Amino acid sequence: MASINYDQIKEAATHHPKPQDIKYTYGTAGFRMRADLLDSVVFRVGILAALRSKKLDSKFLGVMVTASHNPERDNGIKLVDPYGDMLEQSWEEYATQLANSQTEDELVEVIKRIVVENNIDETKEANVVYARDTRPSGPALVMALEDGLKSVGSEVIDFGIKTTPQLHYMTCCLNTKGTEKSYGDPSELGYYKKLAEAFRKAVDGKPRISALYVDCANGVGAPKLSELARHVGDDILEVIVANDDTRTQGKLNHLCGADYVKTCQRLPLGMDIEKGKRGASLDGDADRIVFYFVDEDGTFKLLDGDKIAALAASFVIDLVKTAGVEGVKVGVVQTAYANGSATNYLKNVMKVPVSCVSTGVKHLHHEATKYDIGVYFEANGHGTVLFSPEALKTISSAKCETAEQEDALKRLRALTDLINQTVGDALSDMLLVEAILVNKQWTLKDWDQAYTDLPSRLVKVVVSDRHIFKGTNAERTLIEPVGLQEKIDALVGKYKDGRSFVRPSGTEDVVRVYAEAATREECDELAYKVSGLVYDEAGGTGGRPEEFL
Ligand code: G16
Repeated sequence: MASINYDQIKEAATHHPKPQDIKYTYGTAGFRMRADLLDSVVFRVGILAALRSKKLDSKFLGVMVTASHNPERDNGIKLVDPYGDMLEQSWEEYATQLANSQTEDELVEVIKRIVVENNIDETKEANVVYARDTRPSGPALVMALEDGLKSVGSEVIDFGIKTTPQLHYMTCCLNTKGTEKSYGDPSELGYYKKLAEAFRKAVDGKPRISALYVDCANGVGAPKLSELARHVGDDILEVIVANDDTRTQGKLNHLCGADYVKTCQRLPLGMDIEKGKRGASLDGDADRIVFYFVDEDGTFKLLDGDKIAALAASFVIDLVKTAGVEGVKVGVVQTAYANGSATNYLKNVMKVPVSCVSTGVKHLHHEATKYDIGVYFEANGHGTVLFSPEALKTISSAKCETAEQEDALKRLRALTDLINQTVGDALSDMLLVEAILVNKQWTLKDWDQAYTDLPSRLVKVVVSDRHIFKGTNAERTLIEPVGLQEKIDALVGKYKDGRSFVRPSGTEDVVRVYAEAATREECDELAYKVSGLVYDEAGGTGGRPEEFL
C-alpha cells in the first residue's frame, strides 16, 4: 500500500471543518455530545482508527456511532480495540488532539506526530469496521466517518445497525479468526447462534420460568433482542419485548431505558407490569441492563448491576466448587456507585475479593483481568464476567469423577460462551441472569433476598464548567474545587451510614452527586444538601436542585 497521502487528507478535511470555540473532550466512553457538533470529530476518529490499525499490524479496529443512554439529540463515538476491549487509554490523548486541531494544517501535523511517536509504517494496510445505533443522526455521521477512513485509504466493513456489544464481538471475531483464540463467527448470525446454543446448554434439563418483559428504550436493543429470542426459542425462554419503537422521533431513552429506571428508581413508561411479573430495561445501545419487579405491597424493587454481580459471582463460585476446579479464584470489581450493602455483602458474607475503580467500563475491564474469573459490574447495569486464559484452560481440560461434577462443569463451560468476553453486553447479561434464575428456579424476589440496598439517590447538577471538578481515590474524593470535599464530608458525618461523592460525568454535561444513608429520608436529605452545595459553590446554572418528594 502507498504511504499516507496528506494532501488527500487536507482536501477531505475541508468538508468537515471543526467548529470554532468548541473544546472536545474524550469522556468516559469516547466523544459524546449534541449530534450537530460531531461531524468533524467523527471524521477525525476515522483517521485515528485507521492509524491505530496500521500500528497494530493491520488488525481490525471497531468504531461505534452511538450515544447510548443520552437523549436522542446527542450522538457519540466509541472506539473498539482489536480484541473487543475499549481503545487503549494512551491513545485517548491522540483522539483529543485530532478532534481539537482547528485547521487542516494542524490536523496533518497531529497525524504526522502520531505516526512518528508510534513508529507507524504508513504503507501498512488499515482495516476498520463500524456500526451505528438507531439514532436519526447516525447515517450522516457514518458518512463523515467514511470520509475520514477513505482519506487515509483504509479498508472498511460497514456492519450497519448493531448494538455496541455486537460490534465489539465482531471486531474480536475478525481478529481471532482462524487462530486458536477464535472467538466465533464474525457475523450477527454467529453472535445469536453462539449465545443461543450456550444458553441451551446452561439451562439444560431445568424447567422454563415465567416470561421476562424487556423495555428496550425504543432503541437498537429491540430488533436485536427479538432476533436473539427467536434463536433461543420460546420453549426455554419467553421474552416480551416492550418499548420497541425505533422509528418515532423523540422516543429513544425518553422516560424509559436502564439509565432512567436506575436513576429514577421507577418503572419505565410503557411497562406497566403487574405485581409478581418480571421486568428488565436495556439502554439505548444495549450494553446495560437492570431487572425489577413490583412487590406485593406495590413497592418498586430494582435489581441493578450490583445485584447482578452478586448473583453471577455466587453462581460461578458454586459451580467452580462443585466442578472441582477450586484453584480458580473469583473476584469482583465495582465503582464508587456500588451500594454500600452490596460491597459489604460481597466482602463480608461471600468473602470475595472486591476492588473499586473509577467509573467507566474501560477501568473495570482492565481490573477484572487480574482475577482468574473477574466479575465486573457498574451499579448502572454495565458489566460482564471475564475468564482468564488460564481459567478457561483449567475449565476446559478438567476431568470429572461424579455426575454432579460433570453437570457443574457442563454449565460452567456453557457460561464461558454465554458471557460476552469482550465487553458488558445487555443481551448476553440478560441470558446469564436468566440461566442462573432457571438453574435455581428463583423468582426476582428470591434473588433480591441476598441483601437489602441502602437507600441511595443519584442527582445531576448542571454547572457552568464541569471540568473544574477533579477527583482521586477512584473518584470518591474531590481535590478540586479546593475545600468542597471537606464540606461534603461535614454533611456526610451527620447521617447514619452516610456516604456521598461528587464527580463530573464523562458522557453528559452535568456533575453527578451520589448519596446513600440508613433511611430514605436521610439519604434524600443528604443528596439534596450535597447537590445544593455543589450548585452554590461550583457555578450551578439553571435551576437549583430541588428536594425529593
Ligand atoms: C458509559 C460508560 C459506563 C459509564 C456511563 C456513565 O456508559 O461506558 O462505563 O458508567 O457511561 O458515565 P458517566 O457517569 O461518566 O456519564 P454508556 O452506556 O452511556 O455508554
